[in-house]
Amino acid sequence: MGEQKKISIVGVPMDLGQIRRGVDMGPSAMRYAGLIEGLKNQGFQVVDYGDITIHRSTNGTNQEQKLRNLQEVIKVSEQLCSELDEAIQKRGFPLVLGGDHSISIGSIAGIAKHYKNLGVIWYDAHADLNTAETSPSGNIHGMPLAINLGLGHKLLTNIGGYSPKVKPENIIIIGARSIDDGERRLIKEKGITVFTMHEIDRRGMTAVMEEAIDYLAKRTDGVHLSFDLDAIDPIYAPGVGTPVFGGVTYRESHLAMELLAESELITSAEFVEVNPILDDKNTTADVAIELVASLLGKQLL
Ligand code: 4U7
Ligand code: MN
Ligand code: MN
Ligand code: MN
Repeated sequence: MGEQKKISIVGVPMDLGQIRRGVDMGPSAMRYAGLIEGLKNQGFQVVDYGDITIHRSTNGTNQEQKLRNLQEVIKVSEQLCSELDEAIQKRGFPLVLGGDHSISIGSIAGIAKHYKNLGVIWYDAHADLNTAETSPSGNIHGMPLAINLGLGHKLLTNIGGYSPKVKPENIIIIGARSIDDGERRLIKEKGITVFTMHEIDRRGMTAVMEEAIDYLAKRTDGVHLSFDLDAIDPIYAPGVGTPVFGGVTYRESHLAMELLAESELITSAEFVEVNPILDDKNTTADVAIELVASLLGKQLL
């Protein structure tokens, strides 16, 4: 590495996009696991912006059944959006720590305005393509990808003052194995590329990632990686709120990150849904920070 590359870290202790408490401790769990020291040892200049302030009230404000905690999610999204906007202007590589996946509404809002044609890799057991109308749960963490496509509540799709943030043809979902009916319809209607567990089993992670990288390299001017730890099998990453068996392995995930590092395609990233309360010895945060290291170029030799 020539001149020192700058990583800008923003923590989002958010748990209002779903109903299981504890995922707000995700950023602490990843810092505790040694994220910052590890990145410094890797040779990066690390600027830690700290955590965004979240007002978590137990009064049940805005407990709208179909969009739980809507007002709070809007507030946090706007804040995260402007923080990332600033980080990018200062030329740092944005690394966002979640928090539940609803934080992706604000992160992509802050990032996408810096690109003409942002690509997104959505590494997740789920598609996160629900809207209030199709959601079985009313939990906003199941909706961020739809919102980034411009589909959903106006106050969410318009975070940052523009919409949509990404085009359907610039999205690649990897690792999906729990897809709701409404999401399946949307995937077909919009022609979104999904490498489900079936494709990963059948073709192998290398072929899947090479196709994803080739495709996005040709058509985008930046790629955001949105990494939901529940993409990984709960055997390896048990501390997540919505675990689904039959996931990507630990090694396959490292391989995926290593291939992304080699491609130099990724321009920003977030690691979300780490819930240390549901965990075994902070294993999931440990896994997350090892994957961050691989994504940012750490090699075995
Ligand atoms: B995550 C779900 F119904 N699809 O919408 C929903 F299965 O960010 C789960 O990927 C969403 O962890 C999971 O509630 C959201 C459900
Ligand atoms: Mn998700
Ligand atoms: Mn998920
Ligand atoms: Mn989850």
